[in-house]
Amino acid sequence: MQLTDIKSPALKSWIQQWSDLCTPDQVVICDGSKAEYDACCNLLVKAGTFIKLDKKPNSYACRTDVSDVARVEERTFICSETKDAAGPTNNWCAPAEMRVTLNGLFKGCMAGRTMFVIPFSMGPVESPIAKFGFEITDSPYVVANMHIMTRVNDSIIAKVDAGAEFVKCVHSVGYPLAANQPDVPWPCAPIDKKHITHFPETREIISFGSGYGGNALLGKKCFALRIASVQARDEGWLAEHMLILKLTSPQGEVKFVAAAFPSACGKTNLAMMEPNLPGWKVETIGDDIAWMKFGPDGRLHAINPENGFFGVAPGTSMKSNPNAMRTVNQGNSIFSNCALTLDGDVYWEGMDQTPENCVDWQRRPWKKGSTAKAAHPNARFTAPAAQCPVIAKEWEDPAGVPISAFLFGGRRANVVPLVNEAQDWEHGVFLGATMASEMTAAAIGGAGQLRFDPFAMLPFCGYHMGDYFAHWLTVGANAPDPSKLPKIFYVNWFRKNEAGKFVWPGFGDNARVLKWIFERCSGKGQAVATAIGNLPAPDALGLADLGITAADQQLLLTVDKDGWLAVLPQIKAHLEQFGSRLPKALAKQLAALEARLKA
Ligand code: O2Y
Ligand code: MN
Repeated sequence: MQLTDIKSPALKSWIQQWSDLCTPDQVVICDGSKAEYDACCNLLVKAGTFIKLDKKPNSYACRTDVSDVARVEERTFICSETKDAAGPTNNWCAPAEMRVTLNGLFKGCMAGRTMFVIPFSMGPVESPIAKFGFEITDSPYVVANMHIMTRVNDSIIAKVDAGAEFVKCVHSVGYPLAANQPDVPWPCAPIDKKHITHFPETREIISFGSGYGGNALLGKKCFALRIASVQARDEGWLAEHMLILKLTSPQGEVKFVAAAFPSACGKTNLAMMEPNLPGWKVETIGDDIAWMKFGPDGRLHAINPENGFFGVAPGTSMKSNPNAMRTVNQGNSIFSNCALTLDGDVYWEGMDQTPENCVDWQRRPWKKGSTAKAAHPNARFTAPAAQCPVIAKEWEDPAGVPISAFLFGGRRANVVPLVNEAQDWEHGVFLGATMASEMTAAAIGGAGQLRFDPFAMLPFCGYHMGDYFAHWLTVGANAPDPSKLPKIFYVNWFRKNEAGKFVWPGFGDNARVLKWIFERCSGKGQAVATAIGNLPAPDALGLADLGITAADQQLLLTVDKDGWLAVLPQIKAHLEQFGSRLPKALAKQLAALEARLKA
């Protein structure tokens, strides 16, 4: 397809305007075909960016520049009309000012390169919950990854020609080539030139200078969370940083659960878990993002807007996540910043077998026992979701799946029990709003200080977090049938005892907690009402065979009132930063918690 074949004046003029500014050698409108994917990968092999793996079919290893290895939160901006609209937790810049900066950066930035235009859908194309986007990029690495992570399809152009709306995404690696200038394997711009910008009012994303992950694959964090959270607020739905899993009981009863945990807290592992409970089954709908709307049945229905996994490689093994290993072992995957074994496979720390020798992510020889990491800690695999052996049959259902429970959680060595059921929706929103993890001693602030990450959305909410809390409250208040709202739970897999040892085995045993949640959603499952919420009644989790001492069980299943009272000032300070935009209902929840703890 050519630019001249596009009928939508809005789409056509947008592409033309960026082509005029960026001055690429050519413009290619992508079609999403396998031939296009293969051509991009071949191009990247020729450029020295990709290495084809001998040991995995149709798969590639990719090493980035050492300076371009992760999302750059300090260079990420919400350019809403007012600073207040972005709130205290986002970097803000006035849109007019940012557009001047970006115009300067993008002028001629694609010289010597191809400008790709990627039509993509977040969610199954025909789903009423899905949304369309177009990403302009000068990176074939982005094109290949978008093929896996989103649904790239040129049929979207006809839908936009017919009037469908789309999110405008523009990306450049920020490394123009002069005539005869050789390219480098990983072109990118220096850190002070990197800009990951969002214009919520006009539904635009403009990203410059980084080729990596969340900075460049704009359908993911930028669109599906930052822009979609604003669309969701305006249109009355939810765009959340949540995995979605399907839980089936031994009796064949099914419930769907969505769970929010901060980045790198094991969401992919939980989404693909193998339960340590006979007869129970976990299957995957998604591992990172959920879009949810009320269905005609009055229940909240969720889709996974993504088409693949961009999972953290280090720590992924046959023990921690056998289904992720089986997914990538089928091939058709891209491995970014992993180490390369001498026989043409990838390696990362925590994998089941360590090779004697390999080439590390910075292309240096690496020996077993070396203190340096072979793979970058944020090394990633990009793999098609359809290849996951436990992908649920409903994962592409256009209607989404009805959610019975939300799980929130963080990493808490102290105070927070294993699982706690909210008293009601409003209390659940309070639990989400006060989600936190303890900082390590190395972090600024030090051990014992909490890092709050409300709803795991701190880096991903495209507007004022106080208004985001209000939106959650409104969704609950406007539910067509409040009795059908998902129940809300707070879980903590990371409690430690005085000896500093984890007291909960985690992994497949998390299914015991899921079972109790399942039972609570069926009106069964025994609980005791406490000052912080409903905890499992003694023996309700059936932990006898796990060999957890009585003292450690106490840590998991009872309320540490003194511990809670000691952290209340931090919770208060966290909520106070939202000032007058903090919903009154949450201030009331805090006061009620304090009163219950002191009673
Ligand atoms: O560092 C990046 O660019 C990737 S961040 C990421 C990727 C997949 C899923 N979640 C995340 C995250 O930061 O939450
Ligand atoms: Mn994530």
